[in-house]
Amino acid sequence: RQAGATRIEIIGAPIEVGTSEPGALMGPAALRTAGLVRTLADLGHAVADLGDVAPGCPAEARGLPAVAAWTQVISGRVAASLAGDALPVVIGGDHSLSLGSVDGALRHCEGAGRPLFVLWLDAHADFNTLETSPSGNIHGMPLAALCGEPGFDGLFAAGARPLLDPGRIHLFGLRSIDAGERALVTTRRVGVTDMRAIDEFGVVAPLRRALEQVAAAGGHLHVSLDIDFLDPGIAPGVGTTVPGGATFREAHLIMEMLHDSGLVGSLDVVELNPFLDERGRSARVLVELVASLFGRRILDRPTPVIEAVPRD
Ligand code: HAR
Ligand code: MN
Ligand code: MN
Ligand code: MN
Repeated sequence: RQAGATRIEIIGAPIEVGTSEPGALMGPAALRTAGLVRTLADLGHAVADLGDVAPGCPAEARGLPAVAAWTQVISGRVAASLAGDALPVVIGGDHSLSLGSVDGALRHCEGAGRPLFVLWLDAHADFNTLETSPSGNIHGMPLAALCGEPGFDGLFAAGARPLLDPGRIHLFGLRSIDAGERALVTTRRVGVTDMRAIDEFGVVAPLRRALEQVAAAGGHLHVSLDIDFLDPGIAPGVGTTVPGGATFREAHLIMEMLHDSGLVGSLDVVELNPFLDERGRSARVLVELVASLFGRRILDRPTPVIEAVPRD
């Protein structure tokens, strides 16, 4: 392994029971077809594609019991990957897969005595509960469940589990939120950089502050990239498009900053729906972004850091 190389483990999670729009189960296959594994290997990383996980439930299972089966198998895989000092990349699949990936990261971090931070790149807050959800779709609820809001206990392995601290979540790119989840996001003091803030300040200053918080705490950063964070004009392959998303350049810069931070310990790439895509465009954009997160750069030298916001 060369210097700066990472041991990456790709975990496919072809789950779509968390959404009402079929097609996300083809996501892992499309990301592989778009060259995800080869692209990361070409950057010098040691990449192992562990294939797709299969939940311990019948294929026709639906609702919370089915999501519980996926959650527990994904959590186990992610925790095992982290225990082996690899960086797990979970490719979906709808966003309910993060119930498993974040739970696995939480369990690992609890054992390691490190705080877990979550950067949620998404048009949505995904902080609905069974009571506030207007749709009943579980992909709109994973963060509330991970934080211990009531009604979700059956999703996770039996017994005590570490809860996600809402104050260590950062919603980035938010532009669609339901009334009930808006109230929860506020009362639970979830960190938010919404699209209004990005329009006003750009992505650099808010992201730099979020990363400083993780670094100061010696934290593990889990990044959850929902493709609907991006503008539908560059990534149409998703069931829940929301206008006014991140541009390619904004998303690309975020990925470069995440790489330079050295803080990312685990990653999800979710909500790609190849059935709704146009000639593989969205899958290819995601592979480009993941490559930047893992160190693809234009020149072989770091970009000088100039403080955008003067302090004290
Ligand atoms: N907020 C809406 C709901 O809960 C839509 C959620 C859509 N979620 C995703 N993931 N596509 O972000 O039904
Ligand atoms: Mn570790
Ligand atoms: Mn989401
Ligand atoms: Mn979303």
